[in-house]
Amino acid sequence: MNQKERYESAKEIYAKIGVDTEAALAKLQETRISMHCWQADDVRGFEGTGTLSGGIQTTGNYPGGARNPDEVFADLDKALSLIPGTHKINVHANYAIAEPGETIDRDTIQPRHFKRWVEFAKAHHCGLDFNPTFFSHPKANGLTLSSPDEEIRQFWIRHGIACIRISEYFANETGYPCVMNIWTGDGSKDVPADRLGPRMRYADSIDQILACGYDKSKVYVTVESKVFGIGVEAYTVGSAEFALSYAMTRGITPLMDNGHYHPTEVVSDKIPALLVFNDKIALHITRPIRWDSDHVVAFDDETREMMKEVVRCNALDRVFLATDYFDASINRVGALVIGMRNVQKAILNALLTPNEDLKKLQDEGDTSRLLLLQEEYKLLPLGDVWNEFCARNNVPGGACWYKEIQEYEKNVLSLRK
Ligand code: RNT
Ligand code: ZN
Repeated sequence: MNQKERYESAKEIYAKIGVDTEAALAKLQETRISMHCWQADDVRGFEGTGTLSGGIQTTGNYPGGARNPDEVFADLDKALSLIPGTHKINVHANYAIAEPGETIDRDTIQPRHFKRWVEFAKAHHCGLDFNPTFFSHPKANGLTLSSPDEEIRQFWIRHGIACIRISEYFANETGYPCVMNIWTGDGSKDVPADRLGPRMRYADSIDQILACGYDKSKVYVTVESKVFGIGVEAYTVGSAEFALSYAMTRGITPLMDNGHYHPTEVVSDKIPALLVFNDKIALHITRPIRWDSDHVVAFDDETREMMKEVVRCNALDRVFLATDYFDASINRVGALVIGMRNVQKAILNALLTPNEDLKKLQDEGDTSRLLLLQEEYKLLPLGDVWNEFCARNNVPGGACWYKEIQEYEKNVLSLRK
């Protein structure tokens, strides 16, 4: 059977359980995922200032990581060409591009320093999201937005406000709302003497950033929580309770990164809990192994379960989806493609599940049949529908796209020495 015939056969199989594959494909087509730019260069950015801080870490030294804007854009372009659909690019503030000879700092970045990002996004019909960078900077050696040093704290508040302006610029230029995510690595390695003070200051700092005034229909400010970081094991200022309470009391959007919880906690269960109370929520989709290791997103149980929740809560337009991982041990462009495609497959899997029927079984108390069907549906021919989606988007299906990554590695990445 060729691809078309396989799809037609899959379509019939799904139709028998009441699932319309065409509707699922149409829905997947309009679902944008924000692809993080920082997998391309191990979160280095364009400032040339050296090491990553904030308690996050990339491990591995696979050759060919992007070293400058041209290389990052080339790599993102390659990745996008192998990912079906149209998406968004998630940019960090340390990817500002200064004019030759110009010195900029985090508190003086302006929209014009991101002009090339806008051009790149427009050329790819992508939206843009943004992140202030409260790490990898001399003023981020200790606390940032929660710092007791007023000068340091004000520096980072100015950075936050500068980022709101850039987010507005992104939204205006691309025509898509911009999600601006606030995350800091603020915390302490050892048991703190004061857990309240830094949190009071963190809240006040974000209040000051938000007070700059911005169009809430264009910029969605999110706050991302975390449980701990490397070197910041004992105390995290922006904990789950802090970030969620902050976002909800200020009418902004909570962001959950599924690497940021205790290992047996699952974000899939938190999604519907937050949807009861929030019009919008945001996700960083990653793969934690034992800790916030930021492995490439896999088509694993929890990714599937998270996407099932988004879909069966009918919330594809209420959840901002973004990838967030940084693996430097494998081909970085391939890593972007693998992770993005896995998120899409998980969404498709959810769209191809007869969710209303399963909910009915739950409500009727027919839990044995519910278990049976949930297990049976795992064996349906999802791959044939996925390959059809790729074909319709002129992107190779299955694993054959990897040939292009190998070519790219040979002709482009391996020349970066
Ligand atoms: C870190 C957070 C955060 C970062 C990016 C680079 O633990 O997940 O989202 O990964 O801001
Ligand atoms: Zn994250």
